Amino acid sequence: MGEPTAASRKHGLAAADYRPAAPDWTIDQGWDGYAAEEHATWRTLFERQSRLLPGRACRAFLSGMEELPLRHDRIPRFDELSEVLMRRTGWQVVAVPGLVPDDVFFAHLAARRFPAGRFIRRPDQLDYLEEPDVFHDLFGHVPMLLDPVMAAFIQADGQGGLRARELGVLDQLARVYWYTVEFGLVREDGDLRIFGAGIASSASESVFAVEDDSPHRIAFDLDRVLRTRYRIDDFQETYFVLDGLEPLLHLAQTDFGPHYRRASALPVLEPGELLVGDAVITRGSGRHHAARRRHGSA
Ligand code: HBI
Ligand code: FE
Repeated sequence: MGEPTAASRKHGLAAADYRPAAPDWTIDQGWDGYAAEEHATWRTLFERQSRLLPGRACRAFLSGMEELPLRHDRIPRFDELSEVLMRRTGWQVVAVPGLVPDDVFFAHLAARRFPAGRFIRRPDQLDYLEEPDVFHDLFGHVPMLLDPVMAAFIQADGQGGLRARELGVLDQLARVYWYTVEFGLVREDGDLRIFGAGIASSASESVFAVEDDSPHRIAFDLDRVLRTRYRIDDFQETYFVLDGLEPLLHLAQTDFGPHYRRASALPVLEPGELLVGDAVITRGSGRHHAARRRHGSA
């Protein structure tokens, strides 16, 4: 998933060739159209993450996994997942071709509809792909939609996204989404645990985010996050840590207006910067990204 405006603009332009008929960009999942090797890709990814996440993912994620009709060897049917989600938290999963324009994306979230890419990555993209595919969306995001706090937060984020777009501060709102829904960590019984989908759906980042000494880990602070750029092409340089998931409910009820104004008056921070006022949980060595810069691939 790219910088929101760049990615959605880029995909928006490219979308011309896959813009679906529906104005909300939804398409049929067309489950019968999946080929055997696409189900096999799902199985490889599902089995790998199922081994990695116990002890690394938060309780809400693991219990969400248990409660969803997810099979290890088949791409799930969206309507089966939606049935469980609707009963529990009023959410549903809708199929889209891939990244959709920001206004479409946030309008879906605001209506408790999670837009999930219908396509699955190719076998040679197992470890990373820029665009959210069905594994990232269903395995990474959907288990957390069964948690009432997260369900409320993501809907509020959708509403906030539409407002942020009007205010011209979508880049700031996107950072909150990115550092929570996509790459958030939570402290549970004193341990660091994953709740972000971008981490939970990635084998290498599931380990890096929780165990590696390279990234900074800082206590989540809204004003700090609104100013902090994020990486779209590599592991995050900094992870923000919530003290339990409850703070997301407070965030969902917070008027971001004054925070946008404060953040707009301050310089933007690079992903790996530390501020004197940061509540640093682990100060990272930055080794991973330094090595990438040396090899010129960052
Ligand atoms: N579209 N399908 C889809 N999935 C996303 O996660 C997504 C998107 N469009 C825009 C977008 N994300 C970003 O702008 C937000 O993450 C901020
Ligand atoms: Fe995502």
